[in-house]
Order: sequence, then C-alpha cells, then structure tokens
Amino acid sequence: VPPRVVMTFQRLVCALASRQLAPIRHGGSRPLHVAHAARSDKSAPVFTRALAFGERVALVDQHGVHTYKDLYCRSLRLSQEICRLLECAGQDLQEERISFMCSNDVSYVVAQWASWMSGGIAVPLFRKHPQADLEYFIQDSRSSVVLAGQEYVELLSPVVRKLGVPLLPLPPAVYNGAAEEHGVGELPERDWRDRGAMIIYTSGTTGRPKGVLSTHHNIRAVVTGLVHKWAWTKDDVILHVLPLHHVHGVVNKLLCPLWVGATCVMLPEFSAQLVWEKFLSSETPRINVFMAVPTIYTKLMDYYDKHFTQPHVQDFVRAVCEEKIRLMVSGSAALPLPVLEKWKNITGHTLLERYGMTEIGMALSNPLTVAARLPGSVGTPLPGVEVRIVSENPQKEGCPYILHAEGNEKDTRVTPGFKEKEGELLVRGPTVFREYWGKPEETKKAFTSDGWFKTGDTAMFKDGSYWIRGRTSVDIIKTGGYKVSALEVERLLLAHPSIKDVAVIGVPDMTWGQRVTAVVTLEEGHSLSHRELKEWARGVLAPYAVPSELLLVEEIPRNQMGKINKRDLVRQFYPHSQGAPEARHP
Ligand code: MCA
Ligand code: AMP
Repeated sequence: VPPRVVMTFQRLVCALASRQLAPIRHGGSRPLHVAHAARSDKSAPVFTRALAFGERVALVDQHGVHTYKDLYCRSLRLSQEICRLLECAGQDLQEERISFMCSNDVSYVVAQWASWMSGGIAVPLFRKHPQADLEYFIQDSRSSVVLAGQEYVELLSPVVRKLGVPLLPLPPAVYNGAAEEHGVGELPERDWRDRGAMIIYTSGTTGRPKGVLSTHHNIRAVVTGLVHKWAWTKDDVILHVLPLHHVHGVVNKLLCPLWVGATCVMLPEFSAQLVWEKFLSSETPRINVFMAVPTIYTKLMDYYDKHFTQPHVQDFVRAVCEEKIRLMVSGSAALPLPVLEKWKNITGHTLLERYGMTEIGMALSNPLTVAARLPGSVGTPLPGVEVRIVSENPQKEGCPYILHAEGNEKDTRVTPGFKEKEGELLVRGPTVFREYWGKPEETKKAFTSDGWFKTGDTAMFKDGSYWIRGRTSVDIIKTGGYKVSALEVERLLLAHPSIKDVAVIGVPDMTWGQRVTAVVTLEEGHSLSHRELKEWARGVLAPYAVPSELLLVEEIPRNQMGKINKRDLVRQFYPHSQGAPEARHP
C-alpha cells in the first residue's frame, strides 16, 4: 500500500467519525465564479455552465428540489474535501480516479461534478453489482478514493477495507445543503481538452470487463450533438429512470438536460407505476421528454394493459401524452417493431430510435421530425460523427477492409455494387473514447490501422438510413439494455460444484431483447434446479446477468475444434423464438 493511502486512511477515520465537511476556505465575499479559461475552453464540462442557470431547478428527486447553484456549491465543497483528503496540490488530482456509489438522486450529480472539479476521473459504481465486481472496478481503475452515498457506507466498507482504499461518506450537506450566500471560492484554471472524465466498465468478448475512458471533450461532443439534434432547451423536463453507470443514463438523460439549464426529474429506480403517474400528473415541473431502453417501454405497456382498461382512461392517456410530451426516445438495444407500433397506438408517439455504444457515445439518430423517422432504422450520423460500413479485405495488402458505405451528418456515399450490403459498422470522430483504461493492446485492437473504431455491430445502409442487423459476436448478449458477456457468465458458472460444462446463449425475447440462458451439463450424480442456480449466481453476477433459464443436457455439442455453435444451439432449443433483430427489421 503506498504511504499516502495509509495516511489517508487515518483521515478516513476522522471523516467517518464526523461525517461532516470541514469548513471550506472562502474566497471572501467574492461572487461565485468559474475561472475564465474554463468558460472559454471548448471542452469544459457541464458544471462550468451551471452558475449561469443560477436559481433554475436542475433536479427534482426523493430529497426535494435542487437548483443549479445548489449543485455547483455542494460539488465545489465536496471537491475541496476530496482534495484535502487526498492531499493534492493545487486542487488538481490530475486524472486520479474517484469511484463513487450513489443512489439516483442529487448525491450522484454532486459526486460526479466534485470528481471533475477536483481534476479527477469519475468511476460510477452500481449498487446491484456483486462485491467481486465492485472490488474489480475499484482495483482495476486504481481509484484513490471511494465516495459513498449515505446508504452505501455499510455495503462498501468491507470492500474498501480489503483493498486498502479510503472511503469518504457523503455528508448530509450534499443532499440538502443551502447554496453559499457569499461565494465558495474559485475553481482553479484547468485545461480540459484531453483530460479524462469518466470510466464506464463494459463487457467484451475477451477477459474481464474493460474500463472505457472518455474525456471531457468526448462527453461534450456527445452532449452538444444530442442537444442540437433533439432541440433541447432550458424549458425541457426529462423523467430519469435509468441506471447511472452507463452512457444512456449518465450522458443522454442527465448531462444533456444539465447542459442547457433544463430540469431532470429523477426516480430512485424504474417503476412502471411511477412513470405513468409522472406522465399523467398535472404537477409542475411537467414531464415533456422521456428516454428508455425497449424493455422499459414493454414494461410500461404491460402496466397499461393491466390498469388502463377503460376506453375513457385510454383516451385520457393518449391525449395527455400527445399534448404534453414532445419527445420519446428509445435506444441501447434494438426496438422491436411491434413495441414501436403499440406504443404509438397508446400514446400517439412514434419512438425516436437512436444507436450508441459506451466507446463512442451516440453515433446515429433518427430525425426529430416525426414524419421523417424510419421505424426499424437508427437514422443517420449525429453532428461530427463519421461512420463506415465495411467487410474484411481477404487481400493482405492495401486497405484492411472493403468499404461498402461511408457517411457523416450531411451525406452517405455507397460504393457501386455494395448497395444495401451488410458489414461491420466503424465509427470515427470527437465522441470516440480515448482508451480502455490500462489496456493499450486492447485499445489498439479495437481500432483499424487507419484509426476507425470497430463497433462489432453489423449494419446496412438502406432508404437513406442506417439499420443495425445484429452483432458480429454471439457472445455479446443485450438483455434489458445491458450488455452481458456470455464468456464471463460461463467462467463464473463453471465455478459451481455441480456444473461440468456450460454454454451461455442469448435467447431472443420480446421483453428483454435477449434472455441469458445457461445450457448445462452436470457432474455425475449431481442435480441442480433453476432456483438453486439463480440463488447461487446472485452472489457472483449482476441481477440482469443471472441466467433466466437453465437447460440441462447430456452433452453440449462441439465441433472438431471443440467450439460450440451457439446460433445452432438457439435454433435447436428455441426454434420459435421471436425478437431477434433479423426478425424485426426488413
Ligand atoms: C432483471 N430480471 C431479468 C432481467 N433483469 N430477467 C431476465 N432478464 C433480465 N435482463 C428479473 C430479476 O431477476 C427479477 O426477477 C425481476 O426481473 C426484477 O428485477 P429488477 O432488477 O427489479 O428488474 P427491473 O428493475 O424491472 O429492471 C428492468 C430494467 C433494467 C428497468 C429494464 O434492466 C434497466 O434499467 N435496464 C437499463 C439498462 C441500461 O441503462 N442500459 C444502457 C447501457 P425475480 O423477481 O424473479 O428476482 S448504455 C448503452 O447501451 C449504449 C451507450 C446506448 O446505446 O445507450
Ligand atoms: P454498450 O456496449 O452497453 O454501450 O451497448 C452498446 C451496444 O448496444 C451497441 O454496440 C449495439 O449492439 C447495441 N445498441 C445500442 N443502440 C441500439 C439500437 N438502437 N439498435 C440496436 N442495437 C443497439
């Protein structure tokens, strides 16, 4: 353990004991302000704009109403506390990593902004991840400190103790502290351009999850692209229901509204009942923007079918949604056409589908103009994003791939002879991440030799729009909008004493997109029920990665090379399964 960490541990004890922020060094009675350079820097993060929105409502959550000024002041105080704890000179942690676990409420925003204000990289942790994953994320990111929302101190204490990393419990002031009357000091000047902002962990086809490091510049490019394309304004009010350890919840649903001075109404977690209540309530601030993964739209429709059976209620629902809501977006997984159509019947809204990925932020989007949206497609490149559809070049010399189509925000050109030909989607531009944290080889492999990021998604260009046709690898499963590595689940399930062999497959499913399913051969004389497997797996896997079905087989078929053909397995066991992207799109 480095000596500094040992020292900070002593301070941690004090922090834990007092659970209060020490008084901060004031900048006298100077007005709140951000250093000039930060304002003119084209990569400066969202909080540098906050004071301009002053008393406007930024966030409404379970703790109450929080203005932009509240968020700014509380974040600045916390950042000073972090710097004090870590004894950093000049209030600049210079990209040290700050892991934090917060509920979906104001504490998340304050922890994120404070990490950035102190010059650190934010590493959001998810409360539903098993302890081993939390340990891995904190350790792999080499976090210098872990911030814990009040309700997670107990959960995180054994983890940080084991790792020897200091824990800073968030003080009550983070949740409801009044903004300072006379100024809280200055934020030192900082160059944000290539500075790392956030590490999001994502599963791949090899090894443990990789930390995707995006810079402030990357995040800003995604935010400004979406703000422009979807015409965000300060009068918008978004209902936030997504987890805050992935790009969809963090960037699209939180940072976009905060960028323009709009309001984010945040629920602690998704609940179909609460979402409908918020849509239909006449309380202010009144929701006019919503974004979710397809599974959430399906769950909202299940609730509707169960509870809104009377025609006059249905008319009311449709009338309110049509009149009050201006934009509803779907993304993170393919939106099945039946879901799009049914949602349109219920609410009058044609969902705007867009495409993104942790490594590239958002890349493609349908237009804001409803009539121009093409159901089943994901639209065209967002501002600044360049894309290519390619296939491998069998020839060793020359370009590593054959170009089918190439496009940007304005235009797409198709190579003659390659009209509507599927291929891998490549992406380039300011939204593309800087690196897989601490993995230079993996980073290099993720790009073509001429600098394009390889998404691993199969795409096609047709009717002036891009269509996602599935993934190149069967081992990446998308379930409920979450990405799950089949190989990682297999690795963990093999540790079960009764499991001799296992293949994890993604079975197409209308609600979940795909369902994680375990095909298992048992050790001789052993038995295993699905319930037993689920209980055991909950200790080692995130809830969405726990197999939702167990298939016991005598033997898992393998070819001569020892490989399992998973597409064949799905066809063999689920010949009538629906919902595969191929079945959804023409
Ligand atoms: C939960 N359950 C599942 C799954 N998840 N069963 C099958 N498959 C699943 N994937 C089961 C649980 O075991 C439990 O069962 C019951 O459902 C309720 O669990 P709970 O965790 O409460 O589920 P939920 O809250 O209803 O979760 C559904 C959800 C959630 C709200 C759709 O999955 C979600 O928030 N998804 C969003 C993920 C996301 O934000 N992805 C964006 C990635 P039992 O009761 O039997 O125990 S970013 C990205 O992809 C890129 C950048 C992009 O383009 O956006
Ligand atoms: P993640 O790696 O968790 O960020 O998930 C990104 C992946 O989600 C992409 O590589 C796609 O496979 C999938 N994805 C996101 N949006 C869409 C969409 N609109 N249609 C189909 N797949 C999508």
